Amino acid sequence: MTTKLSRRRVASAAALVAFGVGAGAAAPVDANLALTRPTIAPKTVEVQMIGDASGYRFAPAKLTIQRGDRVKFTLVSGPPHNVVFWQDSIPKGAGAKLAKAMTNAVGPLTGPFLMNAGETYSVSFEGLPAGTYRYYCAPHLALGMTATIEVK
Ligand SMILES: [Cu+2]
Repeated sequence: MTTKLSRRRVASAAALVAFGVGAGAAAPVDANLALTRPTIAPKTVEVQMIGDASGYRFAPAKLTIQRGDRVKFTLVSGPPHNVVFWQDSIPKGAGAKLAKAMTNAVGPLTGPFLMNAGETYSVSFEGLPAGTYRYYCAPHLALGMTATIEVK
């Protein structure tokens, strides 16, 4: 009887190792994600920040992502640019989580200023509620640099 038990233990330990559990830092990230999130893996979607002869804009201005995706804002031209979410134009209950997701914030839901072409700023929507998130670039709000992220 004890033999049976310990054999079972060995088998489940082997299964865990096969899934990357207990392998420490060497555990493949994908294996861990598969254990906790059987849905589509989160992806990173790029939004460009542009200022040129055609005006100041985010491209695409209307972006749809899946819950858990990450948005990477990349400065293309016409700096400085930043990302500021309207506190009253995001889903109910999203504020505190979004504030946490915005690293290096310089104000409420206000990302840092990007100054150089190729600079990026990323916001993860992991754990954030579905809905419409409206945002703008503070230096170019008056010039219509506004955009929307729809989280499905
Ligand atoms: Cu701007």
